[in-house]
Amino acid sequence: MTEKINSFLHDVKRLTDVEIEQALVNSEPLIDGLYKSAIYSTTGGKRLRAVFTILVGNIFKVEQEILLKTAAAVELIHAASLIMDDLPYMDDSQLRRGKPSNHVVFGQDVALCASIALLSKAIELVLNDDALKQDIKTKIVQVLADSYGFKGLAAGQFVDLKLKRKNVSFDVIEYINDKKTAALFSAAGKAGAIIGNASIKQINAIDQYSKYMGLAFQIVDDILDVEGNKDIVGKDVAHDKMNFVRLVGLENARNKAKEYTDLAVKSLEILGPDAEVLKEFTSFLVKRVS
Ligand code: GRG
Repeated sequence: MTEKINSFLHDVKRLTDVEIEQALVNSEPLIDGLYKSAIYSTTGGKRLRAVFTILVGNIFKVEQEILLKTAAAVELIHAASLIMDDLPYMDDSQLRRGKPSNHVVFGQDVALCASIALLSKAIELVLNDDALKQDIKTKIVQVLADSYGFKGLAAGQFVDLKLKRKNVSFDVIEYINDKKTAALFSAAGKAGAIIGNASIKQINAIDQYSKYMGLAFQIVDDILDVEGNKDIVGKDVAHDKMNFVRLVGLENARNKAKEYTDLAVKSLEILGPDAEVLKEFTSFLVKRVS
């Protein structure tokens, strides 16, 4: 089964890469440098959020082609967030996806512009998608906009920056992980479900699954941050910043990841056998080494 997921991941990565490449063609020589910076950070990556959109869409019988632009849009938001996260006044990371961070190559000013431009491009990609009906586009844009604003990435990052370096409670760390990591997975999943005309109950199940899966995913990320190999992980590891593992220890973190994983899988019950594939996806995610 892992082999099946791996080959699916490989195919989606290839197709998403093509979508992103097509979305970032420049016809304005003056801003060539801005595109270069944006393209630099949209290459590489495991494309897990795109895969998730497609897996969810497939559960609701949507063909892959119809999901691809939305899946790519989610990856553009993700790439934008990685650029911002690495900036010196944020996480101050020099390495991302196995190469120097965007601001190290292009400068902080350009990196920030590229990140903002990618967020706009993500919304544009959905709005210009001829495969989607207008009401579906509106719902997806709402979900995507929520994922990176006051209800998502920006909120999580704010709490992270302001509180994480201090001794914080489990609840605060969980809030940060929910907003910084789970929120975008949730948007990715909900977008796939919306395209599949899922019911509110089904969308809520996907949302619940994403929340727990995202929380488990972040703990695995924190474990890799503490004991991962920088060459394999492809980003700076062993930061001195507080994270879940440093708060509760490795053993407890592993147990908590398992607890979240079980809750994630339980959330899928109302979706029936078609959602089985997400169980495989969950175990693939928690076993990852990069
Ligand atoms: C307004 C876009 C925006 C952001 C402002 C900077 C910021 C707030 C939030 C940072 C969010 C962030 C980068 C969270 C980390 C999530 C995470 C675990 C990333 C690693 O995901 P992988 O392993 O990465 O899927 P690849 O490189 O494979 O795509």
